[in-house]
Amino acid sequence: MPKIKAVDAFEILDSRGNPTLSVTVALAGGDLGRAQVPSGASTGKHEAVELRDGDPHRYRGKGVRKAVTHVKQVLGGALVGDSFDSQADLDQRMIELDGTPDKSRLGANAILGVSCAYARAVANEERIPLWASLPSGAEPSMPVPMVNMISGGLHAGGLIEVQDFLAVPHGFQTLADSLEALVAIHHATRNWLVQKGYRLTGVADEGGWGPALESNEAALEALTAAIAMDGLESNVSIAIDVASSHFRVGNSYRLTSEQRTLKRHEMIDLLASWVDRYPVVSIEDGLDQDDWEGWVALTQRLGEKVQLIGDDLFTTNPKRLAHGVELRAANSVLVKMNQIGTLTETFEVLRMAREAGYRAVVSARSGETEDSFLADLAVASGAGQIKIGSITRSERLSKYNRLLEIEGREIADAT
Ligand code: 2PG
Ligand code: MG
Repeated sequence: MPKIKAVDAFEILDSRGNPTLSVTVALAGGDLGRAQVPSGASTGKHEAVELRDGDPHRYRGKGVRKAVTHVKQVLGGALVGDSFDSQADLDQRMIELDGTPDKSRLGANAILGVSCAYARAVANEERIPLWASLPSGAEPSMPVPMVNMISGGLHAGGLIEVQDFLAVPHGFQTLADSLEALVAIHHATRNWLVQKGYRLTGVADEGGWGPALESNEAALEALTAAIAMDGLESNVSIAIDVASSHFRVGNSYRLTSEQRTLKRHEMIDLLASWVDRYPVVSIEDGLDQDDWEGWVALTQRLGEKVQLIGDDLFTTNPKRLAHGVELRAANSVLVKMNQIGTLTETFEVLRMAREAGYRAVVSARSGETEDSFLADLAVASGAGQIKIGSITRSERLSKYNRLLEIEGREIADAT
């Protein structure tokens, strides 16, 4: 039973230059684990609370000194000297210490930092890789990456509304082979855009291109063309994250870039027409986070053909996923640890998805750190899919490179 000797935290910066936490847990046996906490931009309304200081004189209110103090004093004060039977035991204790349904007292960022740092300390104590140590209750496997190529919405200045256009590889033997193809598509996408006269000045929050396209569909056209330029039509399809809650106005969806507003049924028609005309195999957050009725209709219409992922809809929350499964809303769940705030609840959502026949995509946030924990989580959980962003920017590459390390070295060693 690992015993906690010390808990520490300090403020660091994430990939957008916003403060976040780095947390260290030391075990009595001498091993340490460290974890850094990610942060979203297109956050769902039902996510656990990310505690920010709100002091306008520091980082525009985004400091996390309160959360740091909660880790050191409240969580540290209660946990140091105690031994835990399991990750679940520790996480349950923190949920009780917080005492709120949305972790708003101590902050989901504070709690998640301790949860992940502890898991890493335990893996270090066991002298096995993190993915092999995480108590996921599932068979580990290498995930297929869905990789961002073109960004819009809150990750790219809102030039178009749909947030992510991603490439999804299939039929490749290894992750290394898929990444090679995906990097080629990233370059082909730029070349196609430049040839068409779009100006590119750097990359968006998740490392993909963020051109000023004239419509959302133009991004589908660009990505379809880029895939064809590399002759990869039979090995690469398209996924989109519509993130539609972020441009919903009243009961409609406002496509400002196209100067039109769609009712729910028109939005479903638009998504269906994209599935018919482009190689789209996966749609995330096609409708608003609280439109359960719409999600049921969307799932009836497209659920047999494509993966329909609930991100803001489910917010990695077991209760919301249970409700969705009961209604048969969506057929997949996006899994982001900081939406719920502990590893144990994250595994619970993954287990529920498996049992309900829903697929799961383990996902990074748009604000990330160089921590590669997510890669080990995706392998450990056997989720099958991972979404990290694009193949540029080191906060993304730390995860891809960790997957390559696991695939190239650790899985071979373990078998
Ligand atoms: C999403 C994520 C990652 P954010 O919507 O799926 O792409 O974005 O972290 O901003 O919520
Ligand atoms: Mg999303």
